[in-house]
Amino acid sequence: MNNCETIFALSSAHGKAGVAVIRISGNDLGSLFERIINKNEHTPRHAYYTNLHDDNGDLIDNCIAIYFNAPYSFTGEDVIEIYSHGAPAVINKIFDWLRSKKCRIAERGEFSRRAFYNNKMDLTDVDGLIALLDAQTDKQRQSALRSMTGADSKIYNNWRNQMIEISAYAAAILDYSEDDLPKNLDTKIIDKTKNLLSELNNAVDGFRGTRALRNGFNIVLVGETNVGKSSIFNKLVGSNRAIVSDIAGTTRDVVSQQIEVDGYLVNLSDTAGIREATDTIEKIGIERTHNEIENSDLVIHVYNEVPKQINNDEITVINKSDLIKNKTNKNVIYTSVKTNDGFDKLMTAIKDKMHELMAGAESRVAINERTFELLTNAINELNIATNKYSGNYDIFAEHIRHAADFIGKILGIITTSEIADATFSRLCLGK
Ligand SMILES: Nc1nc2c(ncn2[C@@H]2O[C@H](COP(=O)(O)OP(=O)(O)OP(=O)(O)O)[C@@H](O)[C@H]2O)c(=O)[nH]1
Ligand SMILES: [Mg+2]
Repeated sequence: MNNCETIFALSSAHGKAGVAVIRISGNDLGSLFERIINKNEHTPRHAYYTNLHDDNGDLIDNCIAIYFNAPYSFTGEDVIEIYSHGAPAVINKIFDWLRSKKCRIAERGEFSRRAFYNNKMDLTDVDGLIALLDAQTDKQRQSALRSMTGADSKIYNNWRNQMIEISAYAAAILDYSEDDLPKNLDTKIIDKTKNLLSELNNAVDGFRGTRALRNGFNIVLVGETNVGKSSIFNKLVGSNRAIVSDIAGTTRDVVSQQIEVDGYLVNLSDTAGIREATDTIEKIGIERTHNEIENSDLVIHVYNEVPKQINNDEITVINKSDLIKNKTNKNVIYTSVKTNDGFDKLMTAIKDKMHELMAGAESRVAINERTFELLTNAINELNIATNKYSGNYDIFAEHIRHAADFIGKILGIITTSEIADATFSRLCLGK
């Protein structure tokens, strides 16, 4: 998989731009670099201004080129970076020339894959890099940067090392006489395992929060037809994105828009009003509303009068307050799209719910779908070990070792090609 072909790709964004960054990675790229800078010697990490010519002597572009010698590069191999003008024609010409030098275009995530195999990054660092490249808000940037620079990796390594130590001690209890072992070793390793278990459980509890931070906090507006859901949606996103009309059943599909609130990314969705559907399309729309509710972090339930039952997990909004005289219920928020009444209160309530779920998530160990499953498996093994086999050190040690293997898979220390493939294919070209 980690072959020695020289690969290249555009590392900057596609499209017309002032500058393009082309990254090349491979073994022994010194002579290629000297050809690029038209010199017989070079200094690593030094920026060279050069007139890059093709093999007929025609000028391709004026560029800057830098050579990063292995292992002091992103991939751990020799890396050349060429900064050319950003025109697609220039980039294509440089690509053609590189192809003629037996280099090939990189696959998605291939630079990071090489960095991983050269021990420059583990899989949690790569997860952080993927999240950083996707980051739209400041909180997402903070969280991703934390993962990318090894904070998650440190936590997982620490857990794994503790597990290896516990299983080694458990094995020692079987192999050595009590006099040769530290005092109360048996209770010590059980306590240690229980501590670990509670740390892992804490991390898993934060999953919803870190997921909402990384992918966006999902808010869905629901309610009966005509109560003003689309009007509220438009007000919150600040544009007339959704159609508003006095015809009941105007919104038939889910309309979504991303907004930023307090540095967090929010995915806000307007939905089809819930009623006994009369036609097939409306029925599908209402089905979609139910799916949105299932995937949401917060439901804003819109009514025009106070319902008999209020669900405390939701925000209950009584809209069209301009038409209501008695506005005394403390458990609901009265709003009016006509007069702007109540929107400050609604925003505060939304922010409170967001902070409740995501407070501190940017500094917590980040968990994604991949790591969630492995972490849950590790917890399972620790649970079996402590609940069933705390007196049987042979089987106890075996389960702790399994738990350590699951953490190893999170880091990519124990890696299967499916895990690596799934991770690297999420990266873009040039990374
Ligand atoms: N007086 C008053 N009218 C409102 C208010 N909010 C919305 N409306 C009106 O109520 C009607 C329905 O509004 P929509 O926003 O389309 O309602 P909806 O809940 O999205 O309706 P469906 O998509 O059909 O489910 C429109 O005529 C709006 O102008 C409000 O606060 N006060
Ligand atoms: Mg609507």
